[in-house]
Amino acid sequence: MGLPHFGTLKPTARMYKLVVLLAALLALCFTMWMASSLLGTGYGRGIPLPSAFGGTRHKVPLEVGRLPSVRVSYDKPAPGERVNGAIVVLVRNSELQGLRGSMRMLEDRFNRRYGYPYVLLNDEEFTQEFRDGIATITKNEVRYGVLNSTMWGYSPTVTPEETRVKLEENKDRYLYGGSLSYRFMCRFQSGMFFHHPLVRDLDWYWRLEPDVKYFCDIDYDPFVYMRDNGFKYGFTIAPREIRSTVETLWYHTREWVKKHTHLLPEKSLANWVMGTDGHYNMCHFWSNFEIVDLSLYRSEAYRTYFEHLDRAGGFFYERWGAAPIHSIAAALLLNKDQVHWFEDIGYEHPGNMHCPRDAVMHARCVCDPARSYTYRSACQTRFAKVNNMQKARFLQLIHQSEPEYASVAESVNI
Ligand SMILES: Nc1nc2c(ncn2[C@@H]2O[C@H](COP(=O)(O)OP(=O)(O)OP(=O)(O)O)[C@@H](O)[C@H]2O)c(=O)[nH]1
Ligand SMILES: [Mg+2]
Repeated sequence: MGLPHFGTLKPTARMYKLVVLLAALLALCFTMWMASSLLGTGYGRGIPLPSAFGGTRHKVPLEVGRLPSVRVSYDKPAPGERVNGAIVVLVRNSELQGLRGSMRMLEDRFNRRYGYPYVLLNDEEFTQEFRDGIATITKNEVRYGVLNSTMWGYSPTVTPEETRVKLEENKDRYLYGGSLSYRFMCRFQSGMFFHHPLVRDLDWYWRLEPDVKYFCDIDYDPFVYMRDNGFKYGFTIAPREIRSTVETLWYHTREWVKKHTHLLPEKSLANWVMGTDGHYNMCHFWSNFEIVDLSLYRSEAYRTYFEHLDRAGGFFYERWGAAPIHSIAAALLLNKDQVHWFEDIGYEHPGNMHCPRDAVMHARCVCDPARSYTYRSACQTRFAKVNNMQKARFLQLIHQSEPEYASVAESVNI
């Protein structure tokens, strides 16, 4: 093989060195490019980007097993469409600092890039101090609303006198046993909030409370993710309810079921809340966090279920919470493919926390998975294991089970 031809120039040893050096540099650049695409992100292997990064959509939002090597920019709005949704909070003026804390974390982890509006609701007028305190936390729109006495009031069959008697009876039996405002809150969250003028035109809502924590970056839009994958109810933590607060809830649920069988789907997640004995097992989604397609709560089934419960009086004479009611409804009206556990969203409400233990999910978080309640929770395990139940089987169990007024919970374990 002849020497390279350099025209009129005579090749020298120096020129050879230069050519070899250039070739080596080119080879190095090529190797580095290959390595970054193959090892760094995994995307070089043909694995599509998570939707948050503009790629195709997936059942698993975080591309489990692969983190992008380049961090997202927190200065720019995230690309992509938004749903007609909002972050909705019921809150008191006195909880300003607690809500500022929750919003600070949710903004930093998610909403400063996604720009969803906040809807803040109160049974009293929000003070100027409250509004000023919130204005320093977010640039996103904040809508303020006050509840009227229909939304923040007694159930139609309940009297203030009888309520006083019951609150006195229950005040030492469980937390908030003697609190009237807690009863108004539970009733509002169960069956009223989605009718509020600031909420009624929304398709989706994400519930937020004061004093909660968000531990992980959320680099995609959970609303869009749910919509695109057919989910209607999303949760993070699933504990058990205190039985004495819902003594007759299942009895009344069963009564509603018997009268409204035509509104039940052919298969559902009823198995998750009901044992083979036909009783409620106290499992519920902790609704202080929930992301929901509001068509669920606006359905005829949910509306009649709430009205039935409202007439039964248990919001005031017992302490029925929105969490078991939303959860029983979701379980009876949805199937397993419509309910999503956001394992990647590290979250804490005083009392319980969830911290993802999957290494890739955890890389986006600041929390200790060893403290996570969720991997010990019997209801969470049950959620992972149960399958859909056919309507005929569900109705059989509902009819067969003892018509006890106070339901007997069986073990959660399966
Ligand atoms: N405006 C208003 N908001 C309330 C009232 N009571 C509760 N809330 C709000 O309703 C939501 C649920 O109330 P919480 O007191 O957090 O109830 P909980 O989560 O069951 O219990 P803890 O968080 O342990 O107190 C929170 O966002 C509260 O800020 C009230 O009387 N007025
Ligand atoms: Mg709370």
